[in-house]
Amino acid sequence: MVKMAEQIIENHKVAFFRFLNLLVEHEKNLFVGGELVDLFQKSLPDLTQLQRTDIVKVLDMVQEAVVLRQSVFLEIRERIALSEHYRFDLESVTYNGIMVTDYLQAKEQSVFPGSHNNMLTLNFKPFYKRFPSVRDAKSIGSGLEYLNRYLSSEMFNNPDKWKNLLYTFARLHSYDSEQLLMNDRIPDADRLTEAIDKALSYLNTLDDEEPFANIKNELQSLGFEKGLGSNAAIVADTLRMLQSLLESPDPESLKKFISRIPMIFNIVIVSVHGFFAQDKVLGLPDTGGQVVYILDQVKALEKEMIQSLHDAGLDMKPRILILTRLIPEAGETTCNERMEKVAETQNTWILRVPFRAHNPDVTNKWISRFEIYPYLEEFAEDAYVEILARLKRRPDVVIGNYTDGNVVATILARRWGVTQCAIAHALEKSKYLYSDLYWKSQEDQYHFSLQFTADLLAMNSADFVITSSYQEIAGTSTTIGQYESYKSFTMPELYRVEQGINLFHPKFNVVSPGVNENIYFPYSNEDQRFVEIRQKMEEMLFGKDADPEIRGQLKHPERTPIFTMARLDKIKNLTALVRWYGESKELQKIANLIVVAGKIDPEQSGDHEEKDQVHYMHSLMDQYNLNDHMRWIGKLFRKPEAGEVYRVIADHKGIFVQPALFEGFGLTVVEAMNSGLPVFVTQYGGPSEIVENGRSGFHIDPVNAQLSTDKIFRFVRDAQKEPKLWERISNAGINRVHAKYNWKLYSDRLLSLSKIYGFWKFSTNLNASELYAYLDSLYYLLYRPMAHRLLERHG
Ligand code: UDP
Ligand code: LCN
Repeated sequence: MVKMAEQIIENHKVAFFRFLNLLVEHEKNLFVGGELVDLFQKSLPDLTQLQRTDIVKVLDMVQEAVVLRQSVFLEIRERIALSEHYRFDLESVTYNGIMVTDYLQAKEQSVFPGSHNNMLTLNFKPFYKRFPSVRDAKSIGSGLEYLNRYLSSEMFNNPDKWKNLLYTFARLHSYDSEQLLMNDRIPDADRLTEAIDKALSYLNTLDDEEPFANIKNELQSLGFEKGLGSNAAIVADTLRMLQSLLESPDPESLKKFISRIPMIFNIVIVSVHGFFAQDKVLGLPDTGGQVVYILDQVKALEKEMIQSLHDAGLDMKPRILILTRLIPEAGETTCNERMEKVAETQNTWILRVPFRAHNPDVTNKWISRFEIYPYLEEFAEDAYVEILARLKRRPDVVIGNYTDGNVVATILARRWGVTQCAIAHALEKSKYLYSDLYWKSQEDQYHFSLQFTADLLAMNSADFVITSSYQEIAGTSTTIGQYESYKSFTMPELYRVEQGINLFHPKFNVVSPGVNENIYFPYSNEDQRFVEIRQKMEEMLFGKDADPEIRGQLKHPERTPIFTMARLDKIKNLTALVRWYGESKELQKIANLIVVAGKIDPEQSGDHEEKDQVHYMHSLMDQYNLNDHMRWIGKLFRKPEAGEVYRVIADHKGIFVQPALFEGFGLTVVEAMNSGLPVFVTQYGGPSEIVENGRSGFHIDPVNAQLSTDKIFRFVRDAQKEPKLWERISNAGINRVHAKYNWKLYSDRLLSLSKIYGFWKFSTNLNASELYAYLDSLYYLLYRPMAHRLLERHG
């Protein structure tokens, strides 16, 4: 129940209904929250101040309003992750709470009058009932901690059941048919305690450093095997953890013990779309943060796996395969090579599997991430065979990235029966307003019918989900989360979703990525800097050389540089920044604009959206006469160059602007901050959580040109007068990244998660067949036919 809203409405019922009556007279019948507040502020001037303040409080909670005949339907989100639906009957001046389905139906009828009420309704709720649920919104995204608490209290309450489960689980582990941890000399759980006591008495007589090889025989005779530790002290420690877990289970010892078990030897990470390679790809269409994220992730993860196996006394080399697609016509990139070793790793490879050649004109080339669905199932089949051929065994965890990677991960993890982790990076649904409701009109371009179905399948199939920020799951007090947008929605004529995801599910874990400190380090670390690249970048940004990949030359290079860098996607909204800058003569007088994005020559682009943006960017530069004030660089940078670009801007006391209409997380934001640049970032999505407004940077509203330009202008002006201001924000940004965005923490946590959720999957058997049957029906009856239809279009 949304108590506070109801109370206010009760107190000001007449005034509230008067306002709702105005909505009926309006030409629109669907409103988002912010629009309602604006409308209200302009109307009913006779209301008292108290009425106004209170009603705005309610309207601030309204996510959406639907007008249908003499009724207004409201979705009221009083607190994070808590929405309720209401119907206000304007004739009887009454209101009541309604079911989400009734709300969705009203919405359909309001936007598409006469549309069919009988539509497929999807509902995952019955499957969530069987899972424990995180209790309060603050704990959303801390699934691991919750699960540990839950499991240890279950152990406490049912000691015999759990003793048996732990025993069976520990007995499961082997590698290349070599038994690990325990052998059949310990025939059941009851004997385990006894065996631990004996082993501990023996270990106490030894030197801490005694290597496992020297104690192996004695331990084996007591029932213990390799994998408990590399020396006597570590083995004893592991056994004590197990002992305390069996005697008095608590969350911490559970986490520690499970994290010690050597169970992750091979990982497959799936990232299908775009150009996945280590060089010359960033900035190409569909190729951005996800590639950076994964390449940094695998390095940290491999290190952590090696360390953890070493501590367990196993000298095996873990393996990570990044599965992506092979693109036969790969331009200057290596995306047409089957295998590519990842630099700075021991045994991590990019494995590229081609799409089957349905129409080689399509499948031999880069394919937009929105068009990729028809090829994924066959891709997964071929990858299944190739991965087995290379690993010689199944992987222990499959991690999917983005919608397409998560579809493939779902198929693979299911076939192998292994733990599945999902990482969304950026769910498309929240990027486009009403992408669900008006899906049909955008279907030709985006195929959201497939994308959202795929998202629902993968997020419900995954054993655990990693997100980069809290807001990605549950939003903020005023904005809804990216996952939250899948909770209930309707796609008229396709299906209606009553409950698509449970935000309180313990599968959700916030594990933020880090920033590669070898590349993106503070500008003031002079010793670490790359002298030649620095000079080259200085020249490229502020020099006068003619270059067909650059447009504009700065007439006053001494002015403060305002810098931005992103793929040239519409959603990144770089052209808005150019417009803001073009409109503000004031800003032009004190600052230059430097943009690194896309291509200068539209003919060089194979992507429609990018092409349009290139044309638009040129037209803006022409319209505002920006050739002397703005430099647009349409080049692909190598990694060290990209790092130096930020630092060279920082040398000039510049700033970084990320004006996206919506951003999932925003790696450029942490890169810029760690390089020492004060940042101005979109208030929609991840960046607003990375940056504490006014402390470690600033939030801007990408659709409010005036406010955003003013904020940027004032800072640049003030920082020119008062250099300490720039220094303060710059330092705060660096400190923020150090404290929160760190790959070591990330990989430690990811490994723990993989193990605990593996244990959870095994022990609870809750991921039962009913859910799989439901997912299968959706996959085969809904997703697959749609994918086939798209394939026919590709010819
Ligand atoms: N990037 C780059 N050159 C470009 C555009 C982007 O090196 O021309 C890099 C950028 O440094 C960052 C990544 O690509 O590491 C973009 O990640 P982000 O999360 O900001 O956005 P995404 O592209 O994933 O939406
Ligand atoms: C994709 C995006 O769009 C970004 O917001 C993220 O930072 C990136 O992936 C890495 O997760």
